[in-house]
Amino acid sequence: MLDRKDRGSGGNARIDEPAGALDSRIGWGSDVAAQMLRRLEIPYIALNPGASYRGLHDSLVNHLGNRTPEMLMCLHEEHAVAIAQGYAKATGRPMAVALHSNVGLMHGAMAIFNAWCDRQPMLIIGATGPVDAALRRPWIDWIHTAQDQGGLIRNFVKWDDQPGSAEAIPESMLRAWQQTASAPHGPVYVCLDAAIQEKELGEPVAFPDPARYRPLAPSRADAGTVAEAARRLAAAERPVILYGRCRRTREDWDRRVALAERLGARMLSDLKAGSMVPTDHPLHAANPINKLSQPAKAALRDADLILSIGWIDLGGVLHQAFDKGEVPVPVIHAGQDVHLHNGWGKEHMALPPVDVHLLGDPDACVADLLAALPAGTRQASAVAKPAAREEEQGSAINLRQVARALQDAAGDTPVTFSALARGWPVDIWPHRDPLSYLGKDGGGGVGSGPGITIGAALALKGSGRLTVGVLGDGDCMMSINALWTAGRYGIPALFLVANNRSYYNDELHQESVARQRGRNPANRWIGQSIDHPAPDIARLAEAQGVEGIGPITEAKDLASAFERAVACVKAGRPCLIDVHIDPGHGRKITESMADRSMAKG
Ligand SMILES: Cc1ncc(C[n+]2csc(CCOP(=O)(O)OP(=O)(O)O)c2C)c(N)n1
Ligand SMILES: [Mg+2]
Repeated sequence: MLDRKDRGSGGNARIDEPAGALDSRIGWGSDVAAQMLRRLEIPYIALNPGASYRGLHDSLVNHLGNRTPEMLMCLHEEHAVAIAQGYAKATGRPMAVALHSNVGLMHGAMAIFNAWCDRQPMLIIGATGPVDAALRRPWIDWIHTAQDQGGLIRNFVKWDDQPGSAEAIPESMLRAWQQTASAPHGPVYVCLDAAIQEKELGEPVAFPDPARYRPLAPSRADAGTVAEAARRLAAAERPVILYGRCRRTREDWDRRVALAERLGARMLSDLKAGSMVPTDHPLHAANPINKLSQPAKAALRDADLILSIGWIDLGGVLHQAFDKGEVPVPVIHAGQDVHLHNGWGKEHMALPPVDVHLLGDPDACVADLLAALPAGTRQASAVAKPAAREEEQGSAINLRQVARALQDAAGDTPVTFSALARGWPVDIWPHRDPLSYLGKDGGGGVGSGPGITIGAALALKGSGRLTVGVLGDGDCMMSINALWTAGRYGIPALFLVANNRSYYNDELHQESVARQRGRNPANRWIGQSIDHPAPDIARLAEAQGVEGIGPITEAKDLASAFERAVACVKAGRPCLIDVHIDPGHGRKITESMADRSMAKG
């Protein structure tokens, strides 16, 4: 019987402590895997249980005492992986995930794809029924054994393995660790045969010293190419820097800003990557983008040189900026993502024209360019920024009002956005430090927002920051039971649901298809609206031990609701606030346009 104790560990987080003395003897195959997790100092392992790794589960509890790593139980494998993704986004470090044989892996697959596209590290421990058929239990072990389980996800992990003995586990896990923790990052998968886990060890197993198998240092572009890039940059009069996926440390942040200032270069940021430079810096040319905006396009078309520092879709942004025509200026690209391109998926994006390729870690390239460029700061005029739009008044709620209410309630407390739903007003909430915003989910897999938010809040627990995930209602509802993990372990996250009662993104797609075909765009909501009933998301949160506020339907109620929400999270408890935002603004315009277009047709 487990004796549960609540212990404070940075806030109100709880860990489940096993009763009785631990068996510290390394006696079973799975103890070897558990030891490796400990020796690699992995703090957490998110999981949903399964008999294929009951051996490991026992080792984590009765051998290691549920410490380093500590279990975070999840109600769905997709959440376990998303939590690891959020943790990695916030810390740059991998945590572990355990997934039951094939079915658990299948459940986790979409989230692994997200983490892969987001280039985030994590060590996924999987399991299979006994590879040796003679050891399989009837039926269940047969349906839960696959010949090549790693094959399910091999196209979107960096490396995978299935060690064939307990003795082979340390090397397999060391290599997995080295692979995932070295840039360019990606998830790795080590599948443990149930029979090997459950076999009693004969001889003691040797454990190499992890210090001799450390992650690799960031790779650097060759000096000649750096010199060539620096020469071209120094000669450019109107360079623009596209800051994409980079490291989330203060030193790297400062160097990125210093590079732009040294060159007098305009900067652009990508919502997919999150906060990489201050978006209210005088040289920041436009609000962060997902698709190219007009101001960002104008900045690129005005440039006499374009420098990409790890931009995620360089080919795509250049296509948009130059209307698919030839790019008329030199392009320098710093990055090493090319090492992960495998052809199965197309997340390498369009092939960009690149005149100088700095093949190395983007931030290392920034440091090397700074060292190679002449000293002194080039003068450049500040970018003229349009005045922030006034909030629209009225009783129906829009996201600008929501952002203002959150700003008022948060006061001086720094906020980390783990997710930003469509339409969030970044102009009134600039990104000012590397943890301001952690970027998008990577693979566009809806349902990831709650788990990513929990992982980020877990990482930032006790840091004094407020972790806020601004989630679409569709995204939130798809993984609403991820919240249980936040409630269960006291992970202080604020889930802010921008609830438009719709898969609104796809409503817009239906509208555009209907328009293209001369059909009625006003029908776009059919098969898309999440209304009548609108799920009562705050009650769903409450049912899982998370404070639920809302639905908030009137602007006048925002201030008090956010005060309560922020106080709750500051006290170390998770909270969800469900705000019904106005989908009608777009709808009304569309309906009148629809009338016109139908009248025409
Ligand atoms: C797993 C998955 N299913 C479906 C989609 C297609 N899809 C993309 S955006 C979207 C709508 C998401 O709705 P919501 O989170 O409420 O955001 P909104 O568009 O309303 O702002 C859907 C269904 C997807 N990307 N991923
Ligand atoms: Mg929605």
